[in-house]
Amino acid sequence: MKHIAEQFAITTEIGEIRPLKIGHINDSFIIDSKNPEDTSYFLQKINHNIFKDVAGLQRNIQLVTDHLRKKLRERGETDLDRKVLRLIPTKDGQLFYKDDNGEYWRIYINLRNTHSYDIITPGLAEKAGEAFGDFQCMLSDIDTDQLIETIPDFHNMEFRLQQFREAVQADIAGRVAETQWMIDEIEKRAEEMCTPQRMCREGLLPKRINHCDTKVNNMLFDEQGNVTCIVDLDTVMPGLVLSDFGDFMRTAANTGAEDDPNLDNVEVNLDIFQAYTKGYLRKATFLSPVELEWLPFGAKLLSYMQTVRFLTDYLNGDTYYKIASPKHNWQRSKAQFKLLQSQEKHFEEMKQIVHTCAQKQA
Ligand code: GN1
Ligand code: MG
Repeated sequence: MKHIAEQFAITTEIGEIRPLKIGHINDSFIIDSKNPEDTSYFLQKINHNIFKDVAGLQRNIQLVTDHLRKKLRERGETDLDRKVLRLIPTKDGQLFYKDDNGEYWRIYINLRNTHSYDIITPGLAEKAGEAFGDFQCMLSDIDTDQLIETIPDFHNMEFRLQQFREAVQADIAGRVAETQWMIDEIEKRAEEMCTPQRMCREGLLPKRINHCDTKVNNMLFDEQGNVTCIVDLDTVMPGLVLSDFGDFMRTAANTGAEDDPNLDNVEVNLDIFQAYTKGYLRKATFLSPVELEWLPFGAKLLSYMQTVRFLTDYLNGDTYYKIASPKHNWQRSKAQFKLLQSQEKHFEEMKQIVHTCAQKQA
């Protein structure tokens, strides 16, 4: 591992390298410095089965982080390496290193004295809303042709359903019988859940630069509860804003866990929903009336999309997400579906919250 770290233009003396248990896709490590006062680093092995164009992925991240830094500098902000991720190039100036086994690695500066949360308070949710709204705003003037889609059709519901139906057809792991009731529930909602994709084709919903992984734990807070930095930029790409709004709600406005084994724990948390919406709409001043109207649907859509994606992976024999137990993807899918049902039950309230917050901003 030290050999990997040594390929990069690290300025401090390398100490311990520790694995971190975060994310379902990449493998992450902290590189401590020998002197605890010195900069430490965040090392990742990029999952290149999923991110097939690693060079393009890294160029995206460089472009986005440069753009964010420029925007913050123009606002007179300082200490930018704490507010925007900083990629460390290899000693020969590359944005990633490919080792002899064909594995891809990258390094960022590690952001010390920051915290991420899986469970959040309304106060923090409001700050998170502002931060993600501001993030979309700052990136809104990037020429989208400069970014690649690091995972093509990533949040395209029609495409995700197509993958799901192929998995059901193939039934490679023999799990269709066990999950048939969920397959039926998914099909029942399929048409409705593809509405935003159709509206996008018809020019009613625009594509903007999104984060596309606005999980609550992809935001770092400082000791005072202020957002310092938005992380996990692998999927920054053009998409529908309701998607980013929805993914935060899916992960934060849930009284249970993403993979909660006890479905009774899982319900939509309307206090968090309201607080985030308030913060988000304060900053996301660029939204069209149609985008605003469709924001609450985004919460349902992303819970549905994860129900489908986790189940698809279960049917395929668990080849995409890391799992911690044999039925983990099935458990995740059921927990996401329970959240969707709760969101369906409270949909009118969610719509009312967005409407009221939007009026206060107007
Ligand atoms: C994956 O690795 P992580 O946890 O940041 C996934 C997201 C899913 C999420 C579900 C590239 O994100 O799309 O929403 O798991 N990332 C990719 O928790 O597929
Ligand atoms: Mg991610």
